[in-house]
Formats: sequence, structure tokens, C-alpha cells
Amino acid sequence: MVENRTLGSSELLKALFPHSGHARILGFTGAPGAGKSTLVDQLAKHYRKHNKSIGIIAVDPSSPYTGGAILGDRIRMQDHFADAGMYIRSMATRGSLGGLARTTADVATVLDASGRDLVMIETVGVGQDEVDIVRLADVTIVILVPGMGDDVQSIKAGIMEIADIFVINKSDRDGAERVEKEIRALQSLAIRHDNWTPTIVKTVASEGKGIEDLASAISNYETYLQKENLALKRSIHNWQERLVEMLRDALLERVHEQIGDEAWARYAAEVAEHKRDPYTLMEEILGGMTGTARETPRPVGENKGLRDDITEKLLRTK
Ligand SMILES: Nc1nc2c(ncn2[C@@H]2O[C@H](COP(=O)(O)OP(=O)(O)OP(=O)(O)O)[C@@H](O)[C@H]2O)c(=O)[nH]1
Ligand SMILES: [Mg+2]
Repeated sequence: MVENRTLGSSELLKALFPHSGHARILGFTGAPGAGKSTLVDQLAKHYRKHNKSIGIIAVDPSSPYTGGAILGDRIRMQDHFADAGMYIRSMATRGSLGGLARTTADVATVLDASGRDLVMIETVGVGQDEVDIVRLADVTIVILVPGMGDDVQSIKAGIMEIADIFVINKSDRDGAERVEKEIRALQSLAIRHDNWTPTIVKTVASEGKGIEDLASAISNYETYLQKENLALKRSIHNWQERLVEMLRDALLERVHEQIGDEAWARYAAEVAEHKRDPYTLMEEILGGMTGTARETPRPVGENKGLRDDITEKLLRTK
């Protein structure tokens, strides 16, 4: 429901939010095929051994319908099917009104509120959406691999900046040292507000090598945040961005409700033909906004009645 933003999902999120805030959110990003899923799986296994409950959100917006990754994640789910301490959710919702980052954050809130100790989010680091997703995690892990033509230089600058921890996966291949050197070189130029020097961890995810090191790197960073009193600061900073995004979504939804596609196309045509100026138009739109904030009903398919029923029950039990 939250993923599709169907009717009742806002109520659900409002009720769940007070129960969230206990899980640690780990964000993983890296080029396609870098080994994100393998790594997350291995790390999840590691945490399961320490009796931590896990939620995994695999975001794969690049292949909304036939994505191999989604299929792969289905198979992963079967692997862990019998383990109630492990929950995996694949999402492919590019183009959804409200943005991928927001939807992912909301789904993470649900898992968090469900009492998971850790929520791991993995996403291909190609677009702004993906950067936004992992940037909002408590710990952001960027996965690089030797070779593959994607030298560190060519990795999006935005991705380099958000890394709290670098993983050089596929370290069984030649060139891991070179990648490490390149990261160090770039690091000497970057200035972080929290003065943290991102750790570099080498792994061979497919063989389970380096996973313990990665787990220690994660907990070291968390300890650093706590010690320096930065955890709350980081969270406030994240919320500043999230609130702006939520406001933008809410305004857009409201305007969309009141204006509709047809009028929107007509306005665009009028501006394109210079029959009116866009600045006055914006003022008119904002000035014309009425009513109180409310949830936009979305098409929900056949299960609508059932879903509403479930929400009601959930809220009542609460
Ligand atoms: N040689 C080697 N292969 C690895 C390693 N880790 C993962 N692989 C392999 O790399 C391939 C891609 O791994 P995935 O975990 O699916 O990578 P991903 O980043 O999740 O891929 P997408 O979700 O498609 O972007 C798989 O065939 C893995 O078995 C490693 O450390 N060394
Ligand atoms: Mg994957």
C-alpha cells in the first residue's frame, strides 16, 4: 500500500511513524553488476548470525517490468523464505508520482516500525533518485569494482561525496589496489563536514570475504557518529531534505488535483506560444490553491476494498 501510495497509506504511515526510528538504515549503491545484492546478502547473513532482524529493500527502477534484478531478488527471497528474521522487498517504481526516494523512505519506515534491527537499501547508483535514496540512510556504502572501465574518476561525483564507507568488491580481480589509490587521491581533495575519513574495505562478496571487515567498518562509523554527537545532526539534516521533498510532492499533488492534465497542457501551449507568461501563471496557480491537505485517492485495482479494510483494522488494533 505504501509503495503504491494507495488510499489509506498516509494514515498507515502516520500510525507507524511513532514506532519507527529504532532500525539502522544502511544504504548501498554502486554500478550495475558491482555485486550489491551479493554483498547485501552476505552482510545480512552475518547479522542474522548475531540475531539481528533484517529488512532489505532492493530498488531497481531501471527495469520496471522485466528486470533481471527483480527476478534475482525473487530467488533471493526464496533462499530466506523460512527465515522470519529476514524480509526482502523489490521495488521498481520509477515514474511514480512522489518520487522514488520518498517511496523508498516510506517503505523503510514501515520496516523500521515493524521492529527490524537493520534495514538495508540497495540501489543502482546511476540517477539522482538513487543518490537521494542512499543519501538518506544512516550509513551510506558505495561499492566499486576493479576494472569494468569505470575508473573512480568517471564515477559520478555525487556518489563519491556521499560515501561513508567504500567497498572495493571483486577484489579477487586485478586492479583493486589501483582503485584504492584513486579513492585515496580523491579523498585528499574532499572536505567532509563531519571530518570523517571514509573507510575503504576490500571484499570478495561471492566468497564471503571481507564481510566481517565491512561490518566492523559500519559499526566504527556509527560509533564515531555517536561519540561526536553527530547522529542526530545527520538525522536532522536528512529530514530537512525529506521534508522539502514531501512538501514539493504534496503541493504538486494538490495542484494536480485542482488543475488536471488537460488544463496543464493548455497552459503549456499558451506559454509556449507566448500568449501568457509563466511567472504570472505560477502566481495564479498558487493563489488559487484551496482546501486542506488530504490524501489523493490513487487507482488501486481490484483489491481496493480489501486494502481499505486492512488499513482500518490495522489502525483500530493500534
Ligand atoms: N569475481 C567476483 N564476482 C562477484 C563478486 N561479488 C559478486 N560477484 C558476481 O557478480 C555478479 C553480479 O552480482 P550482483 O550481486 O547481482 O550485482 P548487483 O550489483 O546487485 O547487480 P545489479 O543489481 O544488476 O546492479 C554475480 O554474478 C556475482 O556472483 C566478487 O567479489 N568477485
Ligand atoms: Mg542487485
